Amino acid sequence: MAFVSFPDGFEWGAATAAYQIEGAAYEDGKGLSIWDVFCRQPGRVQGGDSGDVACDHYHRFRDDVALMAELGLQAYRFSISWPRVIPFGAGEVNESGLAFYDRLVDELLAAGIRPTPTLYHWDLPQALQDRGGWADRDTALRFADYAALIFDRIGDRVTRWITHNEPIVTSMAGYRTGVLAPGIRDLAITARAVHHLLLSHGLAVRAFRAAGRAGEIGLTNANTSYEPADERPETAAALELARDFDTRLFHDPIYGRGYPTSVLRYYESKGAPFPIEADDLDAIAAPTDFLGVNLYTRRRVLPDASRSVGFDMAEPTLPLTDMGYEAAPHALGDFVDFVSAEYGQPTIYVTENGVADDSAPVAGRVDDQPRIRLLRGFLAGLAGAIERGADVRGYYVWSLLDNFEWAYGYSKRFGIVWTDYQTQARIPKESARFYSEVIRSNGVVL
Ligand code: GCO
Repeated sequence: MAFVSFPDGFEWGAATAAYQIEGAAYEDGKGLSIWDVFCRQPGRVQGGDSGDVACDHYHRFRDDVALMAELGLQAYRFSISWPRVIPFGAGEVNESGLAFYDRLVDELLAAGIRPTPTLYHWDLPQALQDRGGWADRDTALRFADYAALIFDRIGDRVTRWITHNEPIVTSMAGYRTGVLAPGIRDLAITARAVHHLLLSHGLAVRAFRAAGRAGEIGLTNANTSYEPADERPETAAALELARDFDTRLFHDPIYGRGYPTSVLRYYESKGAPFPIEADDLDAIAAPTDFLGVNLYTRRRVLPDASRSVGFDMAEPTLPLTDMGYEAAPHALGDFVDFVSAEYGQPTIYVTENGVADDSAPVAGRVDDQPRIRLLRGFLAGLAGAIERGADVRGYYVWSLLDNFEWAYGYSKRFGIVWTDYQTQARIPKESARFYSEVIRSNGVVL
């Protein structure tokens, strides 16, 4: 067996998100989020599930931090619920909400775990959605105000910040396909949401610099490692288009390149222009300290002249995980290679990577070997990318706990710890033991 080691000081963590684990959706002054409303719309979420209770982390966070410490986590990525701290998105502040994150940060620091808050992980205050949500430019400005409030409250102790989690999902799933909250299907609104999300990221970075806080800040994008489905030149062209509409659309602007022409042209041709105003692109390109990379799989790309975007995804050829994603261990290393070369070797944290696997407890033990096998492969690939020069400083496994998987409800399990939603018991899975050993040895056995 080979042992693959990671650089000294490489940081190992786990990730979650507020709406997926906190529960207490209607407690202690929290305002409505678009997910509270979406879950109540019939047919939106599998099984009619909601984040009303989720993993009850709001009440159980001390035990969960103790569990993180037992596992040996060095960092913990969580998200802050905007409507929990500013119930209507702007104006009145909910002190109980701020106090929760204050306590969580202190609990993590006392356990020697680096708090890594994400300011936005999809749970927009409904009051802002009522005024247009991310289609409304004002939401970007309100986001910067919310960010400044959080920097002021916990910025003395937090040293790593993520502005947004996956603006591509917030915009495309929320406003184009409508499969996630707020469930809108409108291309013109989507273009506005893309731009205002990225603008809000840049304004929040400017607010962070203005606050004069120590620490680092970056954006986390959702990513797919795209591969050509065959050797034809038109397939190579289709691959670049797929990258334009995904990776480049959400990375080029933050690295000062503006939007890909192919994408701007497509949206303009559909009467859905990006509402770019003077200074916006400069704001979006506010220098960041790292790039957050989320990745779960690869997709193979084919040219498709019948589609106005000119490409489509080929059928899977690899075994599938419980999410229907191709189990492609090489995808993480391949994508890190690509994004490192594309954007001049940025500092990277893998802010999400994991596996949906529904291995269940048998006599109190969860033997989730499929998850361990794929994680081992992902980590081997990541080590290879680092070997080839990628500046990757840390990795957060998705997720600490089985939790609310958005439109799939509780039917999908990504945790390295099993959540029993009836009793709220936590059972570390075999993958938790695997991950603790990875952290202890700072490497992975192949
Ligand atoms: C995402 C979100 C997470 C998901 C996870 C599994 O990347 O979609 O950040 O909230 O739960 O990725 O799908």
